[in-house]
Amino acid sequence: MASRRYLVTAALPYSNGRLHVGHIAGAYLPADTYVRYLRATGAEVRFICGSDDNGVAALRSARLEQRPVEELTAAYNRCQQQDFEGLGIKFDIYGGTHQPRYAKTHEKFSQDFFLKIFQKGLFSKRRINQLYDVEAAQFLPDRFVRGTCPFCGSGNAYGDQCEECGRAIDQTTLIDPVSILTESRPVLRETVHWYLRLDQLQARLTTWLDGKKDPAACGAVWRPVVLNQSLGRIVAEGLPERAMTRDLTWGVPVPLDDPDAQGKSLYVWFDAPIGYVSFTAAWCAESGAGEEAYAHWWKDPECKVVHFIGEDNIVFHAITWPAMLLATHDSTDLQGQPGEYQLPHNVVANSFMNIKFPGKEEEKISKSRGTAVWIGDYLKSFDPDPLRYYLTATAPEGARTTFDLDDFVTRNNGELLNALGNFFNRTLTFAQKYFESKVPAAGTRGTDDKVQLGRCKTAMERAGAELEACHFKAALHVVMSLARAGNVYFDQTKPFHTRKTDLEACGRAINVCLQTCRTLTTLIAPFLPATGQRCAAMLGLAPGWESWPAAIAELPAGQGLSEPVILVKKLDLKEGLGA
Ligand code: B3M
Ligand code: ZN
Repeated sequence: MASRRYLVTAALPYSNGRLHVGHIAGAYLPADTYVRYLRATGAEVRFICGSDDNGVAALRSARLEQRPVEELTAAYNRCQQQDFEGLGIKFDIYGGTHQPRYAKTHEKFSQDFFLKIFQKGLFSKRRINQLYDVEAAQFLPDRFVRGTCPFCGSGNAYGDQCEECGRAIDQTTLIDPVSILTESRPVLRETVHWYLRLDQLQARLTTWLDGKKDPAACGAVWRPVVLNQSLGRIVAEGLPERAMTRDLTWGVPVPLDDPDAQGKSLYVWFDAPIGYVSFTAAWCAESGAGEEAYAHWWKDPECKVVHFIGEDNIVFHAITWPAMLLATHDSTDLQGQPGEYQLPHNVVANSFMNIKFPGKEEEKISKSRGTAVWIGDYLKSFDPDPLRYYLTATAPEGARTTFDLDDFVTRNNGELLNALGNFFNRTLTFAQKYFESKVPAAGTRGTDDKVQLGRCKTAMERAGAELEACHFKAALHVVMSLARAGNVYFDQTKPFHTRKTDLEACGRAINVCLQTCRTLTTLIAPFLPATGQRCAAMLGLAPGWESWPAAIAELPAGQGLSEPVILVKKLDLKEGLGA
């Protein structure tokens, strides 16, 4: 495979709360799996994430928790890092848009971005009316105000977006707005903001998105939901200008020498995606390459930028962010010249998960109602891999799915343990008992043996193709099917019987089972890294075993095997996760 380069990002979590299974299933686990797979194919990859500290989300929580916003965001940034680490989700850098270590670089990148677009004449300065809370004496940007959605009528709408239909909202169109600060009804008051001329970028954006409909032409498989919510919406409704500044002081100051810019910050959705860039630059600086090396990842057509996000972030990643990137270009060439920001190669979005506790009705995950499985709680009682398995096997790739705690246990014990765990266990125990913990000779292989080895090769190719296309659920299914086929092969060749009647045939079968284990080890590792490690140790594999093509490199006869360990534990919900 020719050398490939990828910059993979996962949505920056707001640093105002703990992470739950829905977050992980939405963006972080698929991104981590993808990165691990890409690395196994020899690709050069950087995996970027960090907290989204600015804007109203953190201010609101700081208010509720009655602590300084700096302290709150620092605490949740740490807590989120621990959760990710506990789940084996391994970023190259976990920054934070307002964390002391990254804030300066982030501010510089964000302001440069703003100024570049400003110089291109793609902002318009507008004097407009905004909702103002008289009692609190402040404007009410974004989530400081809630009301009824003008599009779908849901009561679950905020000043920036409707929770129900996902549409971006102009706060002055909210029906029956209420200030979340004082519960009072806000009034309209005049202020000044800078609007991104999305209308001017619409034609180029549309052409670009249109090109993503054909995977063969663009080299990436874009999900229908992403195209519908971006291209579909632009075609149906056009692109109005959007305000990219706010009346807030918590954020990146608007870098204009203009009295009207005083006391204003960049909109959090303007600076947050720039976090992907500024954290890349911070990583480059920390690793000794110098901050400017970020261009190697962001401004070189050879590098592919892939964003993993939850469905509610589609508009921002498939419309606003590409528009911002395009707005910095001098050329009108869509992909940009070398030296200009590249548009995303793919934007991979998952839907959300509902939750179902034993004996209760299925419901939406809700922070306020406490209906969630929190990662911190989960990790107190369980290993990461059962959760990684379940969240991929039931991934909300096309539509909402449910995290059902009973099903979580059933699938762990019935699928992961029965198929994968047992196959390794019976194969390795057999080799230990009857072949002195060594790989027996391959002997003269018959048709069944060759068919089984053929399955290994096919599984490697198919799982690889599914992973390239970001079909994680399908890819995991391929891997688990190989484990099940291994069990069937074991049963059919009956080594427990031939051991007494035909030792050569017995060795031949165990050899093929061990080769299958070898393949499974590499194939399962991007999904379940800790399990992959344990498999590799049992088979005595040398470093480099993660390499995708090496999945079908045969174990030589005589290779020593280690003591079999329990690969998958039987789970019991008794304590830990019940609601
Ligand atoms: N903080 C939104 C969210 O968590 C957000 C993502 C930003 S990615 C640049 O829903
Ligand atoms: Zn709505």
